[in-house]
Amino acid sequence: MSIRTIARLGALPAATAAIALSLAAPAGAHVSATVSDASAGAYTIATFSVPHGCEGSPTTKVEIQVPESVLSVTPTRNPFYDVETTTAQLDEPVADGHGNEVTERTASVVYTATTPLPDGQRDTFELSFQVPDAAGETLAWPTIQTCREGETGWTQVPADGQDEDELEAPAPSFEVLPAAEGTGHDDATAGTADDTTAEADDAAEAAGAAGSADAAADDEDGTSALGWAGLVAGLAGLAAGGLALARTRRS
Ligand SMILES: [Cu+2]
Repeated sequence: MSIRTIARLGALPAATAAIALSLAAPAGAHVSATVSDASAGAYTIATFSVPHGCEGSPTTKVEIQVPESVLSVTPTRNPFYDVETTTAQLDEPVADGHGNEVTERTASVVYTATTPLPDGQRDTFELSFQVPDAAGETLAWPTIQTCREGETGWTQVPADGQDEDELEAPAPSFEVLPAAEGTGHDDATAGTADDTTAEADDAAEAAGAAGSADAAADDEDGTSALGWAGLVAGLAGLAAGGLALARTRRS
């Protein structure tokens, strides 16, 4: 049997595997959520993406239900939608991380399209909040996608040991990671919506300012070192020039 036949035979399983994988890809293209930071106590931004309509029909509304352990959420506006949040009363008032008593929580965020999202195009919705102190827990965000025709409830949560990919309409979710050093972990409770965004923005700003201060310092060091080098080079050049001049004069 020639090498070429063996190679050709070898390629077959690989080809079928590739086809199988590509067939499986649509599962990943469901309504899903990714977070900028999943660690307990962190101020984070979750991005919900809607990659297709309801069996071809354009999306007219997206309602994202907030898990009970997340107290307040700030939605990012989207020019193609009107956005509103609904709230629910808490059984017991809780203290937020800033000494305030909180008696209600954000229950859902509703994006109603002013221009329906055509099937075949995707859109994203960003929510800002503090990750609850629940390392190891999976936070599910049941999401109702309403379309011109029909509706899809992305609300299924896998049973213990079940793979999410087996579900037809899994709820967007992410697992809370252990608290990172220095996050608002010890606050244990989510800050108020405004605080949350302010904190998230502060964190981003602080990172930016630190960067520019360092850059300036580098710059300064860099320029002075450069300046010195230039000066020395200049002086050396001067000396060399002087020497050459003296030599020509003598001869
Ligand atoms: Cu899908």
